[in-house]
Order: sequence, then structure tokens, then C-alpha cells
Amino acid sequence: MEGPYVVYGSPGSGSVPVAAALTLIGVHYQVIGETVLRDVACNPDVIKVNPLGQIPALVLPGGEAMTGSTAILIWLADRYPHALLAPSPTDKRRPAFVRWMASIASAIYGLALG
Ligand SMILES: N[C@@H](CCC(=O)N[C@@H](CS)C(=O)NCC(=O)O)C(=O)O
Repeated sequence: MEGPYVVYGSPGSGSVPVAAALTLIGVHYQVIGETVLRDVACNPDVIKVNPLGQIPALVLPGGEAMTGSTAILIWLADRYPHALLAPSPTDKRRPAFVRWMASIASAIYGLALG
């Protein structure tokens, strides 16, 4: 039997949109995390799923780990189209969606961390 999704995260971090997406999709998930963000990088549980020691990380029901907030969010949107989290791959708004998702992770995410 496949397990639930497991989100590795911390309050106020990039794991929040991942948990929000899973809630909107309506699947069961667990959250494992640190309440203090600076403890994330040395958490052995996090390092096991992401050798970079970064969150968010998402373990899929089959056991495969995904990292990178943009990759996780785009994959979830594509895997569960009924949740209408993103324009479909054939939608003319898709290029702008992917463009801004990638820009947020590469140009804005780091700024928010201070
Ligand atoms: N490119 C990654 C960046 C993830 C990231 O920087 N996460 C921060 C928390 S929001 C983190 O894990 N910081 C701990 C560290 O880098 O040591 C993504 O988009 O998911």
C-alpha cells in the first residue's frame, strides 16, 4: 500500500504553498518539520530526502522524493488537473505560468529569505 504524501517544511517557509496545494487538491499528507527555520539544514530527516538540507521537500506516495518548490508545485498541478491549480500544458496561458513560477524561485525566493 502506498503511503501519504510527506512534506518536509517549516512554518513561513516554501513548504507552505506545497501544503496549501495538497490541501486544495484534497489528498492526505503529513508534515514533518522544524519550527525554527535555521535548524532545517542540520536535520538528518531533511538531509535524507534532500542532501542540500533544504525545504520544501516532498516524498511521494511511491517513496520518490521531489525537491525545489517550483518543480513540486508544477508537478502537483499537472498530476491533479481537477484542482485547477495551473493552466493545462496546452492552455495559451501556460508559458506565462511556467515563466513566473521559475522566476519566483530563481529571482524572488532568495530575497524573501533575507
Ligand atoms: N530553490 C529551492 C530553495 C529552497 C530554500 O532556500 N529553502 C530554505 C527555506 S525557505 C531552506 O531550506 N534553508 C535552509 C538552508 O538552505 O540551509 C526551492 O525553490 O525550493
